[in-house]
Amino acid sequence: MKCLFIVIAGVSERTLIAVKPDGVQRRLVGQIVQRFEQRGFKLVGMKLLQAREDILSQHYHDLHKKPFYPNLLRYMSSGPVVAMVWEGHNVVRTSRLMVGNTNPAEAYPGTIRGDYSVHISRNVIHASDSVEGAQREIHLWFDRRELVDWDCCDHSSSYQV
Ligand code: IDP
Ligand code: MG
Repeated sequence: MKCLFIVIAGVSERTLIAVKPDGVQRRLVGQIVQRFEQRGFKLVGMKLLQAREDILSQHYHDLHKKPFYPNLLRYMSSGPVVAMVWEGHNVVRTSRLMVGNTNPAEAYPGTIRGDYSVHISRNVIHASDSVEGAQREIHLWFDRRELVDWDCCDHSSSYQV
């Protein structure tokens, strides 16, 4: 039964979601988790941590020449983050849509950034932007043993098996 679930194309796709320090300070973790649960995704990893600078610099290595990079690292290390791995069909693309535009001023209402933030410097949440990026980021933030393979009992309500 367990293997049957895995053969459905794309169902085991995973992404890294992180509630940033402003989201944790503002007690938004529960609401954000609820959105992913209610959408039908499966939580396979979750931890609260103070992000180390080496992780943040690898995570944001593409942006290291941007003028806002020093402030970005200060922001991301200003308090704890909640890092999560979510799994499900098309989860990378769908979670980017749920999160909304990088700049909250451009993010649609109904998206997480569009509902909970007003400025690009404090945009509440991170979501991986590609399947390859997600794999790299999950590997960066999580040890393999911290991820749990489990069967969701309502799986057949979300997917035709
Ligand atoms: P994303 O988080 O939507 O993928 P990226 O372009 O990858 O957006 O940027 C990573 C993060 O860097 C953003 O989420 C935001 O926290 C920060 N950032 C991006 N552009 C700016 C900017 O112009 N000013 C300040 N911070 C920025
Ligand atoms: Mg990005």
